Amino acid sequence: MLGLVGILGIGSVVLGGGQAGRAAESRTEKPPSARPNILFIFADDHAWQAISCYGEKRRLIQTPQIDRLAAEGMKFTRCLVPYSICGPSRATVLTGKYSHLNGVYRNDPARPFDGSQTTFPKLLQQAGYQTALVGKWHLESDPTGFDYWEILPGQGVYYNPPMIRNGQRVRHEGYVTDIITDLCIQWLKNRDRSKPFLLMCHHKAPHRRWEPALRHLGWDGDRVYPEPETLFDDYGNGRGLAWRDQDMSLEKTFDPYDAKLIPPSDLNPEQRTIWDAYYEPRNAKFRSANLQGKDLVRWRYQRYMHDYLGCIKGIDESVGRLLRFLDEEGLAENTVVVYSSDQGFFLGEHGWFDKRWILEPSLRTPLLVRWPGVVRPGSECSKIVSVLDLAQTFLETAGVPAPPDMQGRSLVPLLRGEVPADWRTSFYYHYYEYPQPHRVRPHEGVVTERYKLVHYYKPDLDEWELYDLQADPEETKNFIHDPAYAKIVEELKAELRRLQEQLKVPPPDQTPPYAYGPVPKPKAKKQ
Ligand SMILES: [Ca+2]
Repeated sequence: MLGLVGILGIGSVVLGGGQAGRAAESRTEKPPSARPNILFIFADDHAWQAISCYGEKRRLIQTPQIDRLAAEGMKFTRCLVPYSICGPSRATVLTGKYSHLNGVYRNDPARPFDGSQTTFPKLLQQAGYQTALVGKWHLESDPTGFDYWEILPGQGVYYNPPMIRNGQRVRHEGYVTDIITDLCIQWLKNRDRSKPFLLMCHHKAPHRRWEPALRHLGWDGDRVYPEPETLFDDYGNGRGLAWRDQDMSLEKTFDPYDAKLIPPSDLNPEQRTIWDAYYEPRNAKFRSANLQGKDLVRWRYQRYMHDYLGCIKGIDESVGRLLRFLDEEGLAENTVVVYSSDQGFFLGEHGWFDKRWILEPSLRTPLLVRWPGVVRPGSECSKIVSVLDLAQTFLETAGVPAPPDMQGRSLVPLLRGEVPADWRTSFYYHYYEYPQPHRVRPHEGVVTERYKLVHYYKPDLDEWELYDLQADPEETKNFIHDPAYAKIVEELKAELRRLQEQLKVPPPDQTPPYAYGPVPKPKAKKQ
């Protein structure tokens, strides 16, 4: 069935325990503090397919600690990102604004985040919260709005990472996920107990090149993972140049470092021995097999899953340690815990790793929220929400008014089990970064619960695509020229224009040129 009904769809909030009325009861039983603590755990590139409570059909991994947040809180099943790469998504989380307003169009060291902007940590700090940020930042400028910050420079490294603590370089021995967790717990122990806190525990893992803790090498007992249906996608069915010309495939892009055929340089000799003991015998077997074609892609997919999911094991343990600490300190009841990621990730779908696309594996990101006394345990929300909404959500959680120019919407009503009648039924997406590093063409689009209309507009193509999640959940068909969808396309184009206007999106010819290509390197000075 097509038509506007299909566009609007019907998302829902399902309350755990089966009785909607009990949500109100639970609120009156335990009135939450007006100023609860906030623990915001944010992973980098954590695919929702790699969290067991999201139930992806491959059943890639069990994540009991992260799942605990779903069991004790709310699971959002359709949390979308406005732009699926690291820096821009993080700038959106901080400001509650799209890239064209917060200025971060790309992961670009030459154009750091303008830290003088209004962000939710600054507003919480001004309202009397004690604020801390530990781990991945990736916005190039020094963090602002934090009483304490300790960040990885740039992308950071997995083993023995250098960090920057309130402006001073420090070095740690060990595994990055463990170190970030240790620093968070240490800060919580030493915090000013007279104030509520905002603690942002922002992990580097499981970002490329997906290097697990040494204790997790071999964690899966050499399991053979189910392959995604689209591992050998031919990019047919009316799909265009953007699909065929990308550079993010297991076949063509996955390199010897990704494959762990070359070890990372930051291991110390003792760590290197453990690394080699796991990888070397397996690599020797791989080399002697001389795999080609599909067999080589299959081998790479298996290696990728071992490593990526091994990183998730470390994250799950980190979440477990943080939740245990809250329990032991008596903080659990008065702390809102949010788990999310800056975007999703391809785990072999369409033959790919990485992110960037408006497609489900990279557009969707995990979002779990535990808020005792407010969120009904085991509840689920399928409405379209976004990391764009987090700033306003955190502010309302703390009772702090949000600036009117933020572009998301507080999730607090949904968390209370109420769906506002005018909740969004469509969402605007815009990807800029091109051509490096993965040759994904700039595109913008509108997403509803069932459809996606996508426009690839730069630099060498002007192509539209329509996906129908109901008819084609794997997103392998372009319905744009199918007459049965003509009315839908017309409605979605109108909705795209409405969103562009509402969100104040400049037309492509008024978008700054640096939004796309790499910044030219300065010419070397003559000696
Ligand atoms: Ca990321």
